[in-house]
Amino acid sequence: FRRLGLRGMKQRLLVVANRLPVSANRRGEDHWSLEISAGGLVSALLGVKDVDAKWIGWAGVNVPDEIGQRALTRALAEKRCIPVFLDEEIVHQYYNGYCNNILWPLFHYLGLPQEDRLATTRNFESQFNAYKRANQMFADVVYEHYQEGDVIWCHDYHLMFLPKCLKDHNINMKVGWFLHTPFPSSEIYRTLPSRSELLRSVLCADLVGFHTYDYARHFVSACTRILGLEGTPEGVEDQGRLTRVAAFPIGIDSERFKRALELTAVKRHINELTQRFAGRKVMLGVDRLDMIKGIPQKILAFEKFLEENPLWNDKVVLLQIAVPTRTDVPEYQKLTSQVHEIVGRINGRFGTLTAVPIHHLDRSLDFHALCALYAVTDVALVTSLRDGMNLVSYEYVACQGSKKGVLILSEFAGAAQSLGAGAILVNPWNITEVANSIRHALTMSPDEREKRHRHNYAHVTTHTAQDWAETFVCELNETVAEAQLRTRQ
Ligand code: ADQ
Repeated sequence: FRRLGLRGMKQRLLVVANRLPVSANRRGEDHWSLEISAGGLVSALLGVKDVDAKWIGWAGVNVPDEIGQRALTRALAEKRCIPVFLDEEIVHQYYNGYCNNILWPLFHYLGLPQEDRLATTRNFESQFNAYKRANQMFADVVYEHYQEGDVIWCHDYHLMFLPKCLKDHNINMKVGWFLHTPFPSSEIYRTLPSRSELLRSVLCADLVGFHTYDYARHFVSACTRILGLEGTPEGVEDQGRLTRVAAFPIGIDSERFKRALELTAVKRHINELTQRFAGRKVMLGVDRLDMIKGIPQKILAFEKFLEENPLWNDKVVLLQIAVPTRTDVPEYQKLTSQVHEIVGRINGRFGTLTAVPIHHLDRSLDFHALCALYAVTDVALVTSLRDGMNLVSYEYVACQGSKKGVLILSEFAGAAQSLGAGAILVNPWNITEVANSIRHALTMSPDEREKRHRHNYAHVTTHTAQDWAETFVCELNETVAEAQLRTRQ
């Protein structure tokens, strides 16, 4: 900002994401109670220096009446949030359909839905139209609140059509787009029927960001192979206009975790857990219950470990905390039953009258309970089949200052690029390899644990969420300033 002469001024940042960082509950005709979810993204964006940030997004509830909409808008304004109202039909087609059923699996290499190809193809058209309509509704709210000089930061696969809507309205808007999931190889991406339209829309942004260099490279390849455009070291060029494409690996607010570990309540919880699992090593998995997180594969690898290392029976416990998501989708319901079935079988097989090897909880934990669990654990198992970054691995490392636990990490998580030197990297599909890594982690010498932990801790505490957001916003400002200079010359 200094270089741009913005010192002392607060630049306005409009963050546009599918969901606002709040949960909203209606308490009466014109009364709402709101709870801000204090996730990494929220603290990242609130922590950006010299920036005045506001969020635009869907509040996650259907509000058909005007009185309710006005009341919710008022309540959200106090939290610096601006709602986009989506009706049930559009949520069904755009969010459940196109976003969650088509883009999410495709971007995680699970392919397009295949059960009924014809039905999928028919739905596809109407879902894509709903996706575009929904993106236009987000754009309409941005137009209403935009002031000259604002930075608009669009987030994730839900809003790939938004950069085009914004630039069509006002070519001078500063628009950035960041993808939180992987961007798949162009060979996977090119199966998407609306592949070109989406790429062209994303290219309307001034800056396009990904978690890793590989995802950025896949995106540039998709643009060159599918659209025939030119890829340059800076990004993608189309008729003299450059869209900058780069990697901006996200981080966490590590200080928030460190502060939590100092609280009396958290320390008490750590003591209780330590006593509860005395004499046993504790391994931890924390995931949303999603097929990309590789939970069944992880549990099967743990079973293989128990099978091959009978001396460890009763001396190790796996705590798997899985928050249910998208519970109305049949595939997710199937996944839940599958996980329950495997856990039940393994506990029946290896459990004793006094202990079971796996504690599986289908729920979310509050922040303090999560920090306590991270801190008491000897080994964390992150075995995503694909994951944009994976913040759980970062959070675990941040809480391991004293214990120096071992992180077993999937090579298919973006975090493998940053925490690879300290973690034990595994191919989550190779159950034997994961089982061997569990043995390695449980028997690792204190020296090796210390060395590995030191590496990761240094990374997690220096590459924070605030740095990520600040870097992105600065680069967006610079990219636009450079482009303006080029056109003037
Ligand atoms: P997610 O797929 O949600 O995010 P992740 O990065 O691991 O994955 O973040 C999950 C968050 O939810 C973490 O902050 C974690 O603490 C919390 N969480 C998970 N299970 C929980 C539980 N049982 N109880 C309480 N909290 C729980 C998407 C992408 C990721 C990318 C992020 C950020 O899929 O790859 O890292 O966005 O860009």
